[in-house]
Amino acid sequence: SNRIVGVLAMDYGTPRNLDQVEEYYTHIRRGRKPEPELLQDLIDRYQAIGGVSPLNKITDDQIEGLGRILNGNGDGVTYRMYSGKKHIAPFVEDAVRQMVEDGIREAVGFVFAPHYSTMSIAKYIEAAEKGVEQYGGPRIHYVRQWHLQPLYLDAMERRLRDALSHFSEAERPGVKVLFTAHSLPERILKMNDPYPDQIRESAAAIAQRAGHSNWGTAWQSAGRTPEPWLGPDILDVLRELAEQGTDNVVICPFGFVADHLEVLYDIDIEAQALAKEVGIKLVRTAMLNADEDFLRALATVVRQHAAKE
Ligand code: FEC
Repeated sequence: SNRIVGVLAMDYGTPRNLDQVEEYYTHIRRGRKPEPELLQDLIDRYQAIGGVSPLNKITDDQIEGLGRILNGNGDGVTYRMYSGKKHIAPFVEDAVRQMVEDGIREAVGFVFAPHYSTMSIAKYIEAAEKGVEQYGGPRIHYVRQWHLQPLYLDAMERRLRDALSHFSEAERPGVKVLFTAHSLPERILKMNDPYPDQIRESAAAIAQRAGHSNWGTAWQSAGRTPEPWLGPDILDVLRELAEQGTDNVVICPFGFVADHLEVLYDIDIEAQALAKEVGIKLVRTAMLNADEDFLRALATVVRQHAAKE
C-alpha cells in the first residue's frame, strides 16, 4: 500500500555554538533571560566538554538510523522522519508545520527520553499539539513513555553488564549501581506524577535482568532555581556511600539516551571529581546514542503506535 506515516522525533536540543547559549537558556527559562553569572556558568560547562554538546549530531544520527530501520522491512508503510526540538530551532512546532506542508495526514510522535512526566514529555506533546492546531494537522499518535520496552531493557542490561565488568568478580556484589534521571521540582509529587514510579520500575527491571541486587536510584542535574527539587541528589548519595565505606559505584544515567552536557559534565566531570575526592571508583554506563540495539527498540514502539490507526 501507499500509506505514509510521519514520525515526529522530539529531543531537548542544544546550542550549536557558544553564541546561541543565551537564547537557548532563555527559552528553557520560558523567556526570562538568565543573570550574567548563571549564563557564564553554563558557558563554562559547555567549554569544559569541548565548547559544544555532541547532542545535535547524535540526534541527527539517531533519526537517520531509525528511519533506515523503519523503512527497511517492507511492511507497506513509508515512514517520513521529522526532527523537532524543545528549546532550539527547528522547534517541535516547525516540524509539525513541515509535515503539513509535505501533506502528511497521520503521524507518530515520540521523545528521546524513556520516562513520562507532566513536566517533561507532556510539554513536548503540548508544543506539538499547538502546532497541529495552528497549522491544521496532522493527526499524531503520541508515545507517552517507553521505559519498559523489552528491547530498551535489553540494551540497558548490556551496558550495565559492561560497566560491571570493570570490577573483579569478587568486587562485583559490593558494587553499588545507581540509576539516575533528571531531577524535577518536588511539586510533581503533589500532582501524582508517574515519573518517580517509572524510574523505580524500569531501574528494577534492568537490575533484575543484569542479576544485580545492590542498586538504588538518585536524581541528577537539578535546576538552578529557588524551589525544592526531587532528591536525593547523586552527589549527596556518593558522599553518603563513601562515609558508609562503599568503594565501587556504577552510575547508569538511564533517564537520558545520549552523550550530552548532563552526562558529559554532570557525571563525567562533576560526579567523577567528587568520587575521586572521597575515594570511590566510579564507572558510568555507556549511553545508547545511535546504537542499533536501541534504535530497534524505538522502531518497535513507533510501529506499534503507527498500527493504532
Ligand atoms: O546541551 C546539552 O547537551 C544538554 C541538553 C539537556 C538535556 C536536558 C534534559 C532534561 N532537562 C529536563 C528538565 C529541566 C528543567 C530545567 C532544566 C534546565 C536545563 C538547563 C540546561 C539543560 N537543562 Fe534540562 N537538559 C539539558 C540542558 N532542565 C542547559 C539550564 C541550566 C541548568 O539549570 O542546568 C530547569 C528550568 C528552569 O530553570 O526553570 C526542569 C528534563 C530532561 C530529560 C528529559 C528530556 O530530555 O526532555 C526532565 C538533554
